[in-house]
Amino acid sequence: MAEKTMAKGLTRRAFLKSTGAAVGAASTCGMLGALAGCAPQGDAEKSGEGESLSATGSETLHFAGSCRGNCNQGCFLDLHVRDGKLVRVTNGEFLDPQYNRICFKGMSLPQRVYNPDRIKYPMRRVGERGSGEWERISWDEAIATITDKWKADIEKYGNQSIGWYTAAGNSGVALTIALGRLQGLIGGVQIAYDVDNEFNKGMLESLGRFKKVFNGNDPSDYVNAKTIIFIGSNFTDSRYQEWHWVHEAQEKGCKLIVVDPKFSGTAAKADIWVPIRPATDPILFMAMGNIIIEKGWTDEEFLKTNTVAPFLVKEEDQTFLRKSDLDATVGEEDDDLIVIDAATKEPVASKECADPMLTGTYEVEGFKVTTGYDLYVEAIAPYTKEYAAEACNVPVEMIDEITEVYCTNTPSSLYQGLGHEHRQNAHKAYLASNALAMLTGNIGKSGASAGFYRPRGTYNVPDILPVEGSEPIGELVEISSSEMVKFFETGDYAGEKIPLKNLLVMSGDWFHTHGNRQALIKAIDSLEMLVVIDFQMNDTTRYADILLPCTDWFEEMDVQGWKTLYPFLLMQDKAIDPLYEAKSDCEIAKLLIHAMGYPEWWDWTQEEMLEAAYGTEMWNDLKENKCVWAPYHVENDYHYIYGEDGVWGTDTTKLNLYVEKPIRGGSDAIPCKENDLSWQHVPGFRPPHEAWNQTAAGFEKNPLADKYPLSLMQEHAKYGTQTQFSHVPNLRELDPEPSVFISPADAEARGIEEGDEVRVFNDRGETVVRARIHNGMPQGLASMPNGFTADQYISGSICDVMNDEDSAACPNFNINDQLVEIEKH
Ligand SMILES: Nc1nc2c(c(=O)[nH]1)N[C@H]1C(S)=C(S)[C@@H](COP(=O)(O)OP(=O)(O)OC[C@H]3O[C@@H](n4cnc5c(=O)[nH]c(N)nc54)[C@H](O)[C@@H]3O)O[C@H]1N2
Ligand SMILES: Nc1nc2c(c(=O)[nH]1)N[C@H]1C(S)=C(S)[C@@H](COP(=O)(O)OP(=O)(O)OC[C@H]3O[C@@H](n4cnc5c(=O)[nH]c(N)nc54)[C@H](O)[C@@H]3O)O[C@H]1N2
Ligand SMILES: [Mo]
Repeated sequence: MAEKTMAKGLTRRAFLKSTGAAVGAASTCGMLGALAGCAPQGDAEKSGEGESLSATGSETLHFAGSCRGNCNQGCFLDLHVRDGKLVRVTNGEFLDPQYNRICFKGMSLPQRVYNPDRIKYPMRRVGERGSGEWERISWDEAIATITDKWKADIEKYGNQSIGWYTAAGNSGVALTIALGRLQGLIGGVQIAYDVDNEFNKGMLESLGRFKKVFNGNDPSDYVNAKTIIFIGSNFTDSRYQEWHWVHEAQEKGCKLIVVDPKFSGTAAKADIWVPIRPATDPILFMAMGNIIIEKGWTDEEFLKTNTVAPFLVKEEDQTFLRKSDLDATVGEEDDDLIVIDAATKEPVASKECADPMLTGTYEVEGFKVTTGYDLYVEAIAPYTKEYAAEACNVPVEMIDEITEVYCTNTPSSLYQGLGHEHRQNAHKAYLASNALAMLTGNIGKSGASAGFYRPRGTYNVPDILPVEGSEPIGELVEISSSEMVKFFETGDYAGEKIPLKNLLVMSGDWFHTHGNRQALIKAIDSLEMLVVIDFQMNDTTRYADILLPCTDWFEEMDVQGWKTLYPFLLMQDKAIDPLYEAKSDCEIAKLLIHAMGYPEWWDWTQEEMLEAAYGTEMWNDLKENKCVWAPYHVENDYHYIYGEDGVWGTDTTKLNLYVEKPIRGGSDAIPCKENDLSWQHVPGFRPPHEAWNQTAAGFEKNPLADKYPLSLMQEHAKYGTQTQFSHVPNLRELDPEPSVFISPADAEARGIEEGDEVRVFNDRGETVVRARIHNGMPQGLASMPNGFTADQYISGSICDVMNDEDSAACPNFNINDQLVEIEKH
């Protein structure tokens, strides 16, 4: 048998040699062994240290794998393959064993790979769109059908007749290369993936980041925290690979505070659960800021040296005063921020000032200026703890208590999830909470983090290599996903006519993420050809005109690129052959590119492409060792503690207590609804777009709440990652069907009992699911955990009632921002 490469970088021969003794020692008969004539198996195989023989005498081969769904964890996997079949998935061994983890989703991947419902062959729709009637076609026919139409449409309408949508189905690098090459050649229209952008906006504009690495400490640093506040995060369900560090911290006495309207799995582990009124988080954190200032818990030294607090903001345009404002001859290189020296009360360049003023309004050479600190203080002043108590429905004593614990039981960390994110205006919550870390210096130290514990973020996705001597067909433009219903009706986007006729969707369930699903289904009537590439059916594939089957993650080689929690690059071996007629995304892109008549745009194998992307040295290292320490490749990007050297990944290298240049979350190319940025420099509060069903904080409830009194959110399901594990049998045993969680009071008021079929509806549509009555749900809030596709609902889908209204400040799908009514079916 040919020598195969194993997980952990051993060749199969070396592997056998080094573990021969273990194999012998492990031949105790288990039940399976007895049936199979006592073949060696069991412990040795389980620990990954030995070989085992199947009933037929075949050996188990081990391959390196990485879990690449969008749960942001990216576990290293040990793939057990016997007779060419994936028989088992266990955790791989990281270079640093504290990161070794696997979850039930990873372990159940063989069931996903061998799911009989996989898309097996290229297929063409024969019935109505969405009717589920298909005919099998050959790859040749599929590629010719697509590219003949693309070519004709490009000829007739230009390259903007071709569009693309992709999301986060696979965080491997090959997919990025595949789509990158296609888009590099054809250009066309990119429908943006507008998800989690209120979060991105708030987090990045206040804390910044280095290159592509995010802005939290390494997750293993949780153990050093004495207090952790979880905000809008059901950590025990959405980040369970990291929970062991939190648990370890807790065993050492760390206090856990959980801010969540629902008594969640994470809240159940808390020392203090803060049952906040949904969407009012900014108010709570601004009130905490006021307490911190009043009690003198601020770390002034930290504010002066690590934040923009002492910088002077010009009244005329809300930007910082710089040397270049005062002297036009100062170039970019010599420019600096101006501060007021505390000793002389004179304006000086910040680099020349050991002790700047934190407060004050001044007149500097005709400019009226105020310190960033004062603008922050002024912004939060109205949000007293008494006001917050009423607005957030949290007792004053509790606000006092959590502020005291956060400030005095240090080092303290914030962990900020996305439960409070998915509503309009949510970026303000991140500005307000990050400010607490800046005020108290609980950031940039061991045990003190505020950013997102995804420090590896998007590093090392290779740039798309140019093609010498061949011009692309055209440019790529980006348009907002949430404008698509309107766009398909009018063909008009931001005042421009776009002749979009064709859309290719890969690695994204657009019809699931979009919201207002029935309107989208209707709107795409004007789309002439929808091509979807996936290995399984989802809400989007159902409406495809041409379906192309791609490989699941272990059927082709790849590198875990951008959604990993750990400071390593991971190799994905090709562990098994592609099933049925599946082809990898790269292979499909290559076929399309060649059929378009541009073979020079893809004359590599997938392996050559990955090697070119990473460079031969790194690629060889990856192929041999499978798990490679990232800093070796990404100089200066990796920080175990974000900002530990006092340098932060922002324009000014300081933390933004005041945001000089509010950014968009998502693509710059996409216009925001509201171009007035003046309200985005400091924390504040605006209620969400729709899900505001109580009068609070002086804001009248949304009148729509008279008709639809329940605010509906979607938690991220424990036994899934979006829809991509929706049809895995083991996981469905644990969580069989879509349901809606409601409070006992709301259930009683509607005569609903546990397990009843209920209709969840609003003006956009309706869905029928089973009711789950949950003591931990507050009155007025309902929750439908995400993770199921439409075929799994009794009828409809969450997406039929879901809001598709964009945010005001950034393009974003606000999946928790809707009102509904619920009644017995
Ligand atoms: N198992 C699993 N893990 C996942 C995913 C998955 O699908 N499944 N998806 C991944 C992705 S893409 C994401 S974005 C994350 C999301 O995961 P999380 O960041 O944990 O976010 P959610 O699950 O949406 O909601 C978390 C909590 O926020 C609470 N919440 C709702 N509204 C508010 C509010 O206004 N204020 C506060 N303070 N809390 C509120 C909810 O009650 C819920 O308990 O998980 C990632 N990890
Ligand atoms: N209704 C609703 N919608 C939501 C959310 C919600 O809670 N509710 N959550 C939102 C959030 S926070 C996020 S981050 C997004 C994520 O949105 P998506 O990225 O769209 O979600 P997934 O279901 O993870 O992946 C989409 C598809 O990618 C496919 N896929 C996986 N690997 C590959 C591959 O190698 N090649 C190809 N071609 N396809 C592959 C999967 O089979 C799956 O069908 O969802 C958003 N949408
Ligand atoms: Mo997400």
